[in-house]
Amino acid sequence: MKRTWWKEAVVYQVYWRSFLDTNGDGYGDLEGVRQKLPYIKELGADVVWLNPFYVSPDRDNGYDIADYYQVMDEAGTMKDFERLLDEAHAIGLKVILDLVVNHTSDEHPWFLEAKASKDAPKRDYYIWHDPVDGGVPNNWRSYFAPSCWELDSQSGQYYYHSFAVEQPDLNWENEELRQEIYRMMRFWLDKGIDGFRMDVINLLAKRKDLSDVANPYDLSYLANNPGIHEYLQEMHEEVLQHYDCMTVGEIPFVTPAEGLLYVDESRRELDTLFHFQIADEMPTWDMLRFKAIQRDWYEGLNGRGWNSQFLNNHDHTRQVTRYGNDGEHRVASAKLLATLTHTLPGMPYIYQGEEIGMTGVTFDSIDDYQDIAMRNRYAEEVANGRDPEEVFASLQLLSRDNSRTPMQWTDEPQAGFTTGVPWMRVNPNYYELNVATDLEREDSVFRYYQQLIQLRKSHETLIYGTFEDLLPEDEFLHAYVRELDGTRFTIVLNHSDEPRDLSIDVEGDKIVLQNVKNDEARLLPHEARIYMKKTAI
Ligand code: TEU
Ligand code: CA
Repeated sequence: MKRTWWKEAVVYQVYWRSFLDTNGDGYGDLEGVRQKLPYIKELGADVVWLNPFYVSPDRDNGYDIADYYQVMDEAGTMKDFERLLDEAHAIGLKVILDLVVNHTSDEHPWFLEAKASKDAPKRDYYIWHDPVDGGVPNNWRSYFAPSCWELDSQSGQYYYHSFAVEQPDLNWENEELRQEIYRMMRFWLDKGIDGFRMDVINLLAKRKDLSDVANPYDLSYLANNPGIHEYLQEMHEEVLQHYDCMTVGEIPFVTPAEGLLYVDESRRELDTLFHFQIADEMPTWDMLRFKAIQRDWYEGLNGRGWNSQFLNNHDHTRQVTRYGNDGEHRVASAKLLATLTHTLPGMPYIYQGEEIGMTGVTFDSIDDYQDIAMRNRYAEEVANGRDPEEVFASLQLLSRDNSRTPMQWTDEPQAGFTTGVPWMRVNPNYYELNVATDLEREDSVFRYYQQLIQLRKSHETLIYGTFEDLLPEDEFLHAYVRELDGTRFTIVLNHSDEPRDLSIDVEGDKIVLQNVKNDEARLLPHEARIYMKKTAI
């Protein structure tokens, strides 16, 4: 496939509010991100993805935007952002921003105007429906509420929201609205940003048939509706094609065949995507399923579109806790999982703290959690008469707050994140698990990420090479090959707590990276090895 800078890039995701607080108000800020740019560079990343920092009442941590053109106070000022961007560019880092255009905050002036009266000029920027039989138009749920319809008592109509009540969906059928969004995208691109991560971008087009669905909990009806590709092609034509930028779409509910429609290079929509067949659909590690997903996506996109690899982000429990071993084998396991995301086909994404193997949390009470998805679901289930403790326990593992605890920099109070009171509690394991400790040790998770990234950078084979799964049926051992122009990498991973025999032939191959010290052929628990061989001269 055509070589481009972003296909070769490693992205580092910064959830800024939990990254570094420089003024003691308990929130991370853009100035904190700026101060840590050299750290991100040292790790070896090429692109920084910043979660939303626009003005927002913060009901969903910035994903409810009230002003697309201003920086929220907690994050800092536009000057802070410009300085961050300049300094990032000066040291060779690119910066991409979160584009949240499926919905706004209910405090956005557009919505306030739309709500004011039925014939307000901006009424049509949102989606309204009359009551049906005196109630909601249908049985559809939303991500964060029991119904995707909320009654506006003033007009007597319902408005549509795929997420919280405070996040009304925009009506992409409205041409003027689309132009407003394109104008806003140009504003940031003209400032010099290098692209967008596009929040739930395949939800923009809404389902036209409003009949009840059989299972309202399967939210797939909210996504991939007719019209979506026309919107994305228009966005590409009007905005994206005029800039040297990258786009990664957040695209839940797609198979490889559907995913290809978004990233097929000849269709001129998006560059790459996050599909959720792992993050949303594989709650705990499932080797055979994981392997099948990787094979399917490789075959589905091969030669036509580019994939992305991630095992966690700000919405999903830390990967070493969810998919690996965060106890006895934490260090090896964190390195093994990194090996996966950096050697499977597609762009690797690192979520802040992953590079030191940060773990999930278990707080004692629902009051310690702030995740609106978790809190709303808890309230709903308890109101339905379920046992509060049982509900709490069932929501804990997947709570989005697992990955939102502050970054653990040092063993000082509050993990060196803030001198004040952090907006979210620090994970108590920061005393041992922190950046400072990892930087001191040669065999730390951080040092391994550095080596892995350097290895990928020095070998196009790991980026553009073919992919072949050598052990599709093995439940514990993972082995696959990447090959290109006479160089072959064989990646072998023992994804289990037991030692395992190496069941493939690597005679004559040389180990170029290994996550534990081991000279035996037999693999140790959570051992990862990367073998290399020149197959042609
Ligand atoms: O998330 C979309 C989303 O809800 C799923 O893709 C995600 O896997 C789910 O939360 C898992 O439970 C995006 C943002 O990443 C998220 O933080 C926002 O809350 C949401 O959109 C609404 O903007
Ligand atoms: Ca701050």
